[in-house]
Amino acid sequence: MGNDGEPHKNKYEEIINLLKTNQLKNITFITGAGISTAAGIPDFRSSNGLFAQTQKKYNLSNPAQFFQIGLFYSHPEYFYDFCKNVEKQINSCKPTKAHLFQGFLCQKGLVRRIFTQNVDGLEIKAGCPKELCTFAHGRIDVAGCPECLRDYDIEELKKKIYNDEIAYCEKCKKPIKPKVVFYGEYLPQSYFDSFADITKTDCAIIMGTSLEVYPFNRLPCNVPNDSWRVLINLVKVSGAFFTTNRLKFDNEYKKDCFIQGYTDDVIQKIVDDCGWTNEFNEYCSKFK
Ligand code: CNA
Repeated sequence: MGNDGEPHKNKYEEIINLLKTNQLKNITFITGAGISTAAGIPDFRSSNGLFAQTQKKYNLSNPAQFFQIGLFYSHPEYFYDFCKNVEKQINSCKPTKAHLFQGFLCQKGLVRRIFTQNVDGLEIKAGCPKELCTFAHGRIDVAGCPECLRDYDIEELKKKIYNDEIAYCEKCKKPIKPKVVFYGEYLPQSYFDSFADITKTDCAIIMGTSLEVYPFNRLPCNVPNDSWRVLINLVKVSGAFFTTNRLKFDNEYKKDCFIQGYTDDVIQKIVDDCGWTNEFNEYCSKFK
């Protein structure tokens, strides 16, 4: 793990001290695909990520095109084919330390909310209570119509997918799909219903995300000015453009801290530095 110079080292120590003395009681997690790569699920934008894989396989003109709702309506068979490959893989995945740490802090009663862009549901497999999780981009294990939002049985949809048939909405006749939010679709109401929690957090831990996707990438901007924003990522990111209060790691922003590295390595270090190693191992052993 590389800290970004002396000021960050001091900030890191301050955060550890606040964590281990339970002084942070309204922690919010803001997460993305990078926390699940260690579980074997590729992210979007890394060089071998899903953007590159789908662009090549379906011969698309831009990297994000596969996940645009217009392409799904004209070629639902592409996403159905994709689902066949990823559904079993995601079902067999185990939560990473980054997921388990969230469950661990939930158990300690220190978590206000988990905002995730991920659709794999590994937070639930890591013991995070459902009512604390906001799946801002939906879930792969729930089915619905992207047009009229009617819910459908995921098991029935899977049967169609594995039979190479397209399932259509009874009401609006559009193809239905797992309820993962594509570009051009609205975010679920649950995102807006829980948004206010970000304004009440004392520490936002942002992990494994490029913060490229709007409006989710505005969440860090709404963290109160006197609260911490800790970024754990392979690379430094700043969040939404055209907003004040982007993530900045210079001395002006005294409560922004960047910890560079793989999320699982950084989490293990945080756990060790807090003196929680045995307690965390015991927690994790329940989810093996
Ligand atoms: P992204 O744009 O692919 O960014 C991932 C970020 O994580 C990048 O900055 C990487 O450098 C970083 N990263 C990758 N691996 C690690 C690691 N082990 N440790 C630390 N950092 C790492 O993905 P975002 O989540 O920001 O983009 C939002 C999309 C991705 C959402 O709509 C998701 O639905 C979608 N997505 C979700 C999954 C999933 O559910 N697991 C998988 C792939 C894509």
